[in-house]
Amino acid sequence: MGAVQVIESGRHPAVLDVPAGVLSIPTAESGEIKLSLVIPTFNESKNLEQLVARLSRVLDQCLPGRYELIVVDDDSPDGTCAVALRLADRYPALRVMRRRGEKGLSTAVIRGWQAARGEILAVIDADLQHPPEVVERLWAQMANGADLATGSRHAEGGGVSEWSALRRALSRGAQFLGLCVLPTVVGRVSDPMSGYFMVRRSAIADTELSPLGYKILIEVIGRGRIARIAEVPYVFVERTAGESKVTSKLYVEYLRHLLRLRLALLPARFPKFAVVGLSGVAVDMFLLWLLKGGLGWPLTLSKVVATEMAIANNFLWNELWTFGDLAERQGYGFARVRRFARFNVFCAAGLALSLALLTIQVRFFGMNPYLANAVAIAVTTGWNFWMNKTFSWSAPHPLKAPIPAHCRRDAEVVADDRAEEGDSKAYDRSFPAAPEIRETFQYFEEQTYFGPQREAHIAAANALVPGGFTTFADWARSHMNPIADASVGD
Ligand SMILES: Nc1nc2c(ncn2[C@@H]2O[C@H](COP(=O)(O)OP(=O)(O)OP(=O)(O)O)[C@@H](O)[C@H]2O)c(=O)[nH]1
Ligand SMILES: [Mg+2]
Repeated sequence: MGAVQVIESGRHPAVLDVPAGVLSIPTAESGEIKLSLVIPTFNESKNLEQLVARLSRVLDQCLPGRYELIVVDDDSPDGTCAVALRLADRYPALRVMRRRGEKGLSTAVIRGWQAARGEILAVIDADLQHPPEVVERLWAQMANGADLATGSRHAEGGGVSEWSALRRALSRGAQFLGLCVLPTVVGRVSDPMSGYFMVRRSAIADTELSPLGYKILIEVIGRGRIARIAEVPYVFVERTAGESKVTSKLYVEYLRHLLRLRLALLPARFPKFAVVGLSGVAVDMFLLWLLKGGLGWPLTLSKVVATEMAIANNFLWNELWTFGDLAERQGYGFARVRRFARFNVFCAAGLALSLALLTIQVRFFGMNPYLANAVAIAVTTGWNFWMNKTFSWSAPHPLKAPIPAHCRRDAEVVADDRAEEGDSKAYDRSFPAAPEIRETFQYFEEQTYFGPQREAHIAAANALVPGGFTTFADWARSHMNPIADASVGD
């Protein structure tokens, strides 16, 4: 390897400035570079040369002159940065960022993406555990219209080479926990812990990211506008050089990250639902005091009546306030009785769940009963909210046959605009005809904005496109008034 090339100012031409400020990726004009692959490094001097050589071999074939590799090094004491700069003399696609103030894998990746020029942003580990050759298949998926293509160890054909039973269990346990806390994010991919993926810049641009620790993929899926995901199986190779940076601290950071994302992605209705829940606690307490203390009823009977009245109170406020617009669309009379019956069933199941959680935490894990109760209440509130939102106040439409990607994309543009408008009357102005399509969109908007259901309902809306129109967007435009149309664009 030759000497490091240095220009007049003493700075190597491949060196990138470290972006500062919020972790948000800018929208960039489309230029020559299609793919920007970030390689986060900490003490990877022994692996970098082989990695860059193998990546260049693949990418020079499929994207000659249209890709860049960005090493983001956290001032590694083993001289990784100097190695990267030497390599940059041989590989013109290589650029190098050396961070001194900030540390950590996730922020390294985002800082790299902030300095990137590509339309597609990607990440790969530097330690050769992610086979560089798989990059070609990931790229092919992106070129085929995916918003995100991720390497997966759990898809058919993927795997982990020599992991101990403990490491496998920890990895699967973390995945299971993620599924419980964030099912609509973690459940979208078979390997949410993957650190090898590509994402369309437009899907995450101008969105403030806030990751913690290692699991940047869940951050991207959670906060990004990701409709189509493709998975590419790969086998995770054992490290042959350098050391792992995985510590137990990272498991705690993962938990904190999950909770932070969970709170950030709560639907707008949730705070209302929680306030109504609190009003129910007040009703329950007051009636228990009145019936047991004031009227001298037996304790069990007092509690049963107090609880049922609290459920009725909550139903009423949710019906009028939290889900008032949905109740209006579904109609009253028998539909309302059915909603009340379902609400009762889910609340009763919630009570059982709460009791079971409290018992397990206190009996089996010896947790403080008050802390355990707080956890049980939080989980049960989440359960009550999602079950009732999904089954009591909404009317799912069946998903029709799969539809071509370009139709889905167009429909999504319309859907996003409708969602942004956030005014249900806009539907009536915009979609005077075909109530079944209108309803599909209304329903779709009420569902978790991100997640598989979102895709399913865009697909359902497309499947309903009337004859004579190729895509949902074409159809919608022809039915929109001029004001609504102006916001759709092409
Ligand atoms: N810039 C930067 N890169 C990091 C940091 N921590 C880890 N990395 C890099 O991120 C990648 C993944 O880190 P590893 O320690 O290999 O983690 P892992 O692959 O999940 O675990 P192992 O299987 O034990 O190697 C490697 O390329 C590391 O060099 C960091 O704090 N800053
Ligand atoms: Mg590794």
